[in-house]
Amino acid sequence: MTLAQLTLRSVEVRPVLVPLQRPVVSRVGHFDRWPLILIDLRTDEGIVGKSYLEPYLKQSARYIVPAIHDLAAARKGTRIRPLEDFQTARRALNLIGYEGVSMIAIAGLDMAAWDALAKAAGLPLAELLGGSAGSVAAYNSNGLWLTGVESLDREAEALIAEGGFTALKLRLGRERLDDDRRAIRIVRDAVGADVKLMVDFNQGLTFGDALRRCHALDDEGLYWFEEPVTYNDLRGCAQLAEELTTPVQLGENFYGPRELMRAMEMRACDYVMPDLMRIGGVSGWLRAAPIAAALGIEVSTHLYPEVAAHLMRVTETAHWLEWQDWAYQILAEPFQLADGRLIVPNKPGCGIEWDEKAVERLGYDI
Ligand code: SMN
Ligand code: MG
Repeated sequence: MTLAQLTLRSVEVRPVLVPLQRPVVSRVGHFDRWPLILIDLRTDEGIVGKSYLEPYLKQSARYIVPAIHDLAAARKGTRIRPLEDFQTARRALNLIGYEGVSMIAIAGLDMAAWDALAKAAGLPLAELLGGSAGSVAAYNSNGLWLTGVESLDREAEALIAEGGFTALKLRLGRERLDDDRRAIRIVRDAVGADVKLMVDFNQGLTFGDALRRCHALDDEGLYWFEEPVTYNDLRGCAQLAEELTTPVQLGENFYGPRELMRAMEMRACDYVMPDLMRIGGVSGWLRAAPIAAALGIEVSTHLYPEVAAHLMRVTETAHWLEWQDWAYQILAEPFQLADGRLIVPNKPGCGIEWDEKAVERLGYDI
């Protein structure tokens, strides 16, 4: 049986802190444990939509959780219509700003709402959106942080073996350019010429340093240079994109479709990789990805691999899915990988269900 309509009854929002197998060491910070905010959106019809947010900072749950509850309270008893709800919520928040907590809360509810609709339709989200469940090309982003360079060869080999990957991401931005170059060469020697190597500076360079460092590394055969400078320096990024042979990648900090549009207008990057928490969930993605596609710009994903996989199946210029297994510890049925591709589960919704025992163990009070 499929349900034609759903009505929002309540939301449950639970923060958890998952230990990371390989701690995140990057220019945006050092994390041994990774916070997730789990959202269960309950409906009068009995369907429960599920999603999670990755807010980076444990303490940010203190203000994100109430924002989600506030938005949900305003929708209690109303039909779930994610695209319309997205617009209404954005309009309601324009006086305090579209970015930050406002958008994060909207995005979390939006992903849960789409999950609920797909479950009610009895279809994988990719099919509800007019595509098919299948697999998506993925790169392994689970490691190669700003650690000592000596162990990077073994780590790169292990990362390839985790799913038959043909592409890896390496973090750069060490104190000395030579150490970044050494890291690249150690990984390259370990994995061979055919593996694609993306590199991420995590906004760690000043514009002058980025000019010097990216030019110095431009002949290393890298697949993209990600966020070389602060994310809102679109003019600086445009100059780098113009001068460099290696494509420039941006997007994890675009808040909403219009910011992607602005980056495109300024020719700030060659590729884009929106983050579902910032672009506005599934609804934000559905509005942003076609802008890039119309301009022939390839679209990759940032975090949220489970939801992102469905969206990549309906993205015209789908490029690379960023793979991390960080949510694995709280998922009842982790997604599978084969030959470097993430497999979209052929079941209703996104395929996110909680391992309740793990959620209880890893939960924390805000
Ligand atoms: C990143 C993501 C999460 C934590 C640190 C760094 C990174 C990425 O920017 O693109 O994966
Ligand atoms: Mg990044």
